[in-house]
Amino acid sequence: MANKRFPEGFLWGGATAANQYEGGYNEGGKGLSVQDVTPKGGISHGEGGTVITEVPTEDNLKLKGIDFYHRYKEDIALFAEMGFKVYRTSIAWSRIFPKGDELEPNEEGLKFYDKVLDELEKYGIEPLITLSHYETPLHLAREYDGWTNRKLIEFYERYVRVVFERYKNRVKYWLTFNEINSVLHAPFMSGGIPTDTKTPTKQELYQAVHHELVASALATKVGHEINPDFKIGCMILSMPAYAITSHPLDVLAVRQFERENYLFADVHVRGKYPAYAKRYFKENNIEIKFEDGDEELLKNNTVDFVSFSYYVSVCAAHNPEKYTSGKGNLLGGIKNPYLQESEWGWQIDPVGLRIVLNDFYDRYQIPLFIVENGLGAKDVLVEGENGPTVEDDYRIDYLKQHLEQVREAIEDGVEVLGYTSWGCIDLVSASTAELSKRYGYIYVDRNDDGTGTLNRYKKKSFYWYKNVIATNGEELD
Ligand code: BGP
Repeated sequence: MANKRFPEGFLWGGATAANQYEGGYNEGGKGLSVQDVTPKGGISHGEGGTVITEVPTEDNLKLKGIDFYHRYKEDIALFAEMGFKVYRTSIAWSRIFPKGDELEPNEEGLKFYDKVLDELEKYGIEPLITLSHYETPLHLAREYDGWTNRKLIEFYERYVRVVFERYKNRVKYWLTFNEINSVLHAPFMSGGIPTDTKTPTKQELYQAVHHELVASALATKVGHEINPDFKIGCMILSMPAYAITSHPLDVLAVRQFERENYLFADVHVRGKYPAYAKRYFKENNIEIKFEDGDEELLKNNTVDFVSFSYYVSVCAAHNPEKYTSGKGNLLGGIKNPYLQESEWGWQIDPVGLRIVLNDFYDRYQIPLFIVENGLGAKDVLVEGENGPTVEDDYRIDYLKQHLEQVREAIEDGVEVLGYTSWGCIDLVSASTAELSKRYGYIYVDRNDDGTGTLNRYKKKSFYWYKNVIATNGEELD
């Protein structure tokens, strides 16, 4: 092990998203986003009948999140204490354009992010900004049907221009859309596509996908014009699949499963729709409406790097009904008999991370960035030597095993820019909107019923990660 190293300058850090931790949902001129009307358990997996409330309701933990909006100084100081080199967060679109279709931005919203960046600069932490992380302004969902409407490209362009101009000398790394492929599986949360009274058709979903892909290429173009040194990446929900048996049709099922996700990275990196997508569209009567210039835009504005989230792998089969299916990050698959699972039923597979890294790199040969990975678990606060803490050895073990595989992939020759573990401070979960599913190195005293002091406590993993960073991954134990 000793001679296997993380490269010099490897970007160690953590990841969060505005809607899951900022709170202050109606402060500073912020408008409502799709999350503000999605109460606990309300996320849609595409079928009609999602619970979306008319107005924000008390039981929605995201409204207050963990109150980063007021406690950002304290939180960033804790990240700095761990030695973060990079910090991934998102800008809430509805703080900058409260309804989404205005012509002028909300200055107060920008001022908030000015202050966040001031703090990061104070500690020399590199920001990594997601421009859209499940935070479509609600007005764009209600009035325009979200990304199914081509007009969103124009609104998104206006928003990213403002943000790029404002932060052109302060932020280098950008992600255009969080888990862009998730719009197929969580249309309202991911794409602002209403699913309360209707189920979007495949035609509608893939047209929305096209609009997001065009918007992503446009953001890459605009960003590079504003500052040629920007590094702009796509962000993919990754999920490697294994054949449940060696039956050739099961192996083929793996291809098909993975291609549904690869499609998004292929367009971002290769600048055009892959041949296999054309067949899929034909067989499913999907006709993507291209406008003049779309093809050129995709072709000429490919990304600088590929980033992805990784939590679980799945199995695939040509006859899936024969097998037990498991849960996963927004989408799932057949359970793998060789793997253990988390308390939320997500199967734990560190080697899958090495596989994903190698697959992406073999396919594209451009740098990769692991921008989400981690274990959601129920933590118990106990009294430690220096006050309340959590003895989260299970989290340390999970992260250690995954980082070992990252180190192996680097040894395989894969170029990895950095690693930001998900939810470096406890926050509200995306898929179930609860606080008891904790990922952090920092415990936040807030419960599922909304009670709690919001005090922050360092877990055992806080000190472990601090040492990992200090030794540039030499010491993972
Ligand atoms: C990804 C999202 C994150 C995040 C994470 C963990 O899908 O990009 O926002 O929350 O998964 O999922 P969950 O919060 O549902 O446990």
